[in-house]
Formats: sequence, C-alpha cells, structure tokens
Amino acid sequence: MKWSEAEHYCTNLKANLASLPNTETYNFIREIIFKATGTSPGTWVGGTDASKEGYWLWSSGEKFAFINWGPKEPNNLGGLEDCMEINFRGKDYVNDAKCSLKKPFVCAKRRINH
Ligand SMILES: [Ca+2]
Ligand SMILES: [Ca+2]
Repeated sequence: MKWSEAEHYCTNLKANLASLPNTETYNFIREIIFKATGTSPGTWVGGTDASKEGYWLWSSGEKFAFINWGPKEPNNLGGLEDCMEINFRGKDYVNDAKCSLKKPFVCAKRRINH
C-alpha cells in the first residue's frame, strides 16, 4: 500500500505504522519481517516529514529521535521523499522514499494506552 493507506489500515486496528524509538526496536522489527517473509523487503514504518520538510515525526506521536538512517539519508530525492522505509533494497538501510510507492508495512500498538 501507499504510506498513507498503510497508516490508515493501522489506525483502523487502533495502531499506527511502527515507530522505531531505539536500535533494539529497529532490529526487532527487521527480525519479525524476516521471520514472516524469509526476506527483507522494503517496508514502510511510521516516520514522515510530509507536514514540514526535514522535520521528521512518528505517526504514533512518539518522540522522534532516530539515528539509524542509511548513509546520506534522508536525502529527499527529487524533493519528493517524505516517508520512512526500512530494508531499502533488502539491506540494513533506512531510507526516505516517495510516499505513493506501494510497499508492505508493519503496524504496532503501544503497550500502554493512556
Ligand atoms: Ca522529505
Ligand atoms: Ca531517500
């Protein structure tokens, strides 16, 4: 799905696209994708800078303090990349990609709901 469609799918499940607050969570999400598919396809997670260029947020509203971008990412290629993709080209590499691309995605629910 497109990033926005994927986020909508998640909110219908009272979840959001997964946020990656730390390296542990990042590794865990990559692991469950690999366990589920046997591969590491480019996958949407909840990071976006669609509302303000260069100002990244998690769709869940969690504090954004992400440091695991791939080298030279986010590069906002062509001025059009506002959505966060992990496993870029099957690699351990986080990329900003064009939100209208169709990719698999991971939803996550917070453990504690306030
Ligand atoms: Ca951008
Ligand atoms: Ca990029």
